Amino acid sequence: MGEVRSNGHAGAGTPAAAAPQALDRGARSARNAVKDATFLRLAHTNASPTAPCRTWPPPSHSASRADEPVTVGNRLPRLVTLRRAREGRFVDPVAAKRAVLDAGEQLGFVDPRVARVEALDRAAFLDDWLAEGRAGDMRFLLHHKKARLDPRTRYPWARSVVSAFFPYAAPPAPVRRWKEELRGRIAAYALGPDYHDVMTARLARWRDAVQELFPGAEAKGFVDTGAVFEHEWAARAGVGWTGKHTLTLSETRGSYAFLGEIFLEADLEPDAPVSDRCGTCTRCLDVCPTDALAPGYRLDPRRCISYLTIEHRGVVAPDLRPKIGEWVFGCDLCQTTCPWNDGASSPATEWLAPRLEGLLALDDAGFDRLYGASAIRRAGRIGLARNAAIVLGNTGNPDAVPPLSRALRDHDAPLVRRHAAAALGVLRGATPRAGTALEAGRSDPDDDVRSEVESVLDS
Ligand code: B12
Ligand code: SF4
Ligand code: SF4
Repeated sequence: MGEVRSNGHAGAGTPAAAAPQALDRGARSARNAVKDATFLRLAHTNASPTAPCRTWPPPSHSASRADEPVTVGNRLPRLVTLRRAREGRFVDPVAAKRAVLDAGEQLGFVDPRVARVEALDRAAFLDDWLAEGRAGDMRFLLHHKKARLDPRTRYPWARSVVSAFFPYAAPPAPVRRWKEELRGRIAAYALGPDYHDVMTARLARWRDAVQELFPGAEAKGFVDTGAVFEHEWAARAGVGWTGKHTLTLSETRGSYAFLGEIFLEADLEPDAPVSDRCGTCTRCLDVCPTDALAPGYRLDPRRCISYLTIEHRGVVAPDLRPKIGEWVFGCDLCQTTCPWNDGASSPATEWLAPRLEGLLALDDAGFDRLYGASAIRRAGRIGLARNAAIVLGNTGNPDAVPPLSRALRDHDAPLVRRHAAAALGVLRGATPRAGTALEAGRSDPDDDVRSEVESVLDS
């Protein structure tokens, strides 16, 4: 996430994501549909001047009189020009908007809706949020505040934003015997190819289709990584509402969906926001194992398992390690508990319940081979191995001792050796073998690892 780096949420597991040919066909038919729907040749012989309606192109684009937007009669007050008058091509703005939304839908976006681009009134919220240090290691959130609060500071041309969901499969039921089987758990959104790649390609096609509708208009697509408050635009457009877990959800889709949006230099009729349907429910706040959620749409990422396992690069605080449970990448708990997600779950996949020993032992080549095209690469090989060490400790299973001992002895990253030592410390109650394995760590070349080993052995 962020401007420069991808945020690592990812992996659209949509069927289409796995079928590039279908995607191309979809894009082609989207373009054709746009053409069909757009260039409606509307009679304008009875047109009489009206107050200026929303027009394309805007006056600044109108170099000559022939290029000026044509206004039309009262009987068709909402007509806008999409092509220059001399080309005689006009379109109903309702049809134009429908064509924009249809183009997105044909590319796999769902419930696309429109908001007007204007300044957001979240400056105080953001200032407090950042002042409290909630950004943690996500330094990209410290930058481009102005653009986040008003995209026109960076894209002065932006008039409308089309926001949409891009669904992914609901999480499978958790592996009940994860402790016995030494398995971790990966958040559902990370199934399949990285959603940034999938959605960026589709947003580009959608943008192209939109630009066919509005020739010469600026348009820019975003997913996740821009300085854009995606929830805010989705809520304004009525794609869904912001739940108490801070995610966007809707009555029909729940929240298992990414958000993507296209900012556009043309006025589309905005849609209305939908009402907040959280009511008195507090299930997401109650279920969160780390108390990362607080009333008032406040999430403290520094306590969120998603942040700790994906974005956080250093040592995970000892009090948070047991609360991470089986999660090695991301967390779905505040979504699985949500009544609007309707208890839906998809078939179990090995991918989302990997064996911890394998994660701990990955080398660079193995990591790239397995996760190079997945959102999981965001956590990095070392981050993932650190997470696996924590979860192995959380299993309380003596079978976790051999892989942890090997990691303490052989892993190239001190961070991982340190967490392996801490996990062996947890397992000391289950088997004395854990204590024996820890002894080897006393001669570790890294000061931090040695002091972790010593403090565990002395405790
Ligand atoms: C940074 C980030 C994270 C961080 C911090 C999350 C956070 N809530 O801030 C971490 C790593 C923890 C994270 C985790 C996850 N993330 Co994330 N994340 C982002 C990212 C890149 C930026 C969010 C951000 O700006 N945070 C900063 C704070 C200040 O903003 P905010 O929480 O959105 O706050 C807004 C509201 O609270 C609102 N607000 C303030 N007062 C009020 C009052 C009212 C009445 C209302 C309604 C709102 C409101 O104001 C703020 C600005 O709009 C977005 C993509 C993007 N560019 O928006 C994805 C994004 C939010 N993440 C996403 C996903 C999928 C996840 C996870 C589900 C992944 C997982 N399974 O592990 C978890 C869910 C955790 C959770 N409960 O939020 C999706 C969410 C899709 C959806 N349906 O909502 C996004 C939109 C990416 C995408 N393009 O799809 N994420
Ligand atoms: S993703 Fe997990 S840790 Fe983060 S807020 Fe939701 S339940 Fe809590
Ligand atoms: S669990 Fe309840 S409070 Fe949380 S987002 Fe869902 S409906 Fe809203």
